[in-house]
Amino acid sequence: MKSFFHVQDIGNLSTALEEARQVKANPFAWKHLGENKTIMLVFFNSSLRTRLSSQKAAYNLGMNPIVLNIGQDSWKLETELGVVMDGDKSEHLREAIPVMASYCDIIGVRSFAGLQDRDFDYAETILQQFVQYSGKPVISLESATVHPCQAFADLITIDEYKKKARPKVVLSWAPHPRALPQAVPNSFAEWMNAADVDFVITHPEGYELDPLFAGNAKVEYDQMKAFEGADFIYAKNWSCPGVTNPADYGKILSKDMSWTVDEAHMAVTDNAFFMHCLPVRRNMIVSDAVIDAPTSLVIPEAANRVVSIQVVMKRMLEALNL
Ligand code: AN0
Ligand code: CP
Repeated sequence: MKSFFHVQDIGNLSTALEEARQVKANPFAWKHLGENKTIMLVFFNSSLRTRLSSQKAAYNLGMNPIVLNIGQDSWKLETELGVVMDGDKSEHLREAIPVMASYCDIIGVRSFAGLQDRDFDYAETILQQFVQYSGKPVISLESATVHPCQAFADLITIDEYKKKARPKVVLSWAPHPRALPQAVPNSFAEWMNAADVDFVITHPEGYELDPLFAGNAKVEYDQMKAFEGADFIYAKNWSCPGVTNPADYGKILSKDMSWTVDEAHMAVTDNAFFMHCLPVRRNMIVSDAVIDAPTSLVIPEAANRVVSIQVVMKRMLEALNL
């Protein structure tokens, strides 16, 4: 495996899920793979799960993780090419990336969408510089448009808890006070479209996801109708993807609290499990009663973040050791 951005990068999903089961059952069985190997984990943004699960997975594989918080531990980095660097940025990615690459074998990068310039974000301008200038396998730890380690963990969780061969999975927009990226819903849609599930997306008008990720997934604008008979409810806020109106890219179009997932919503489902990638704002995205219910999977879902990234690191180490 070269880099990890999209569902296609993991290949056959049944094979990947079987590998995930093996890694989960026996996390230390591949400890020899990471011997004398180093992964650089570069964070331009905050994280709890991604940072900790990546380090834990690296240790499970016998690999050394180095974590760098850009702007706190390092110099502030310029990310745009061709600019006069007379501001507060002391170093350019163009030098920083090959320097970091010279100290490691694999690079993981978290760099959220700026939500200002759709073309800059959707070209994955920052992560692509890491691919181009590092010459190392790159893992997106949530970049401008994707969060593949999350979506893979979500798929593992659905596979573990499903009671039907082809469960109904609903991705639901929910309100949030701040403008959030589309990376989590983009990747979730991309992975669910590739998985053997009945997938439905529900959101207010204007929040249509980029067709690159939404594909041919069914969109149901009536949230209650979308929830009917569902087996899994996956809640997430996202800002306007700017598909129908590019001028609205990154904006908050709605704070409609009737979209908060509460018991009345869950009542029309087929006793659905509740999922969210976390961090979650209680009583904005989901009511206390729903997230505290036994049907809430948010903790096992977060625990599976170690499994998903360990499969990815294992595949990369196997390729490096060839
Ligand atoms: C981020 C997002 O929505 O992309 C990270 C989620 C894993 N969430 C927040 O910034 C609250
Ligand atoms: N779900 C997730 O990626 O969480 P963090 O932002 O805490 O890493």
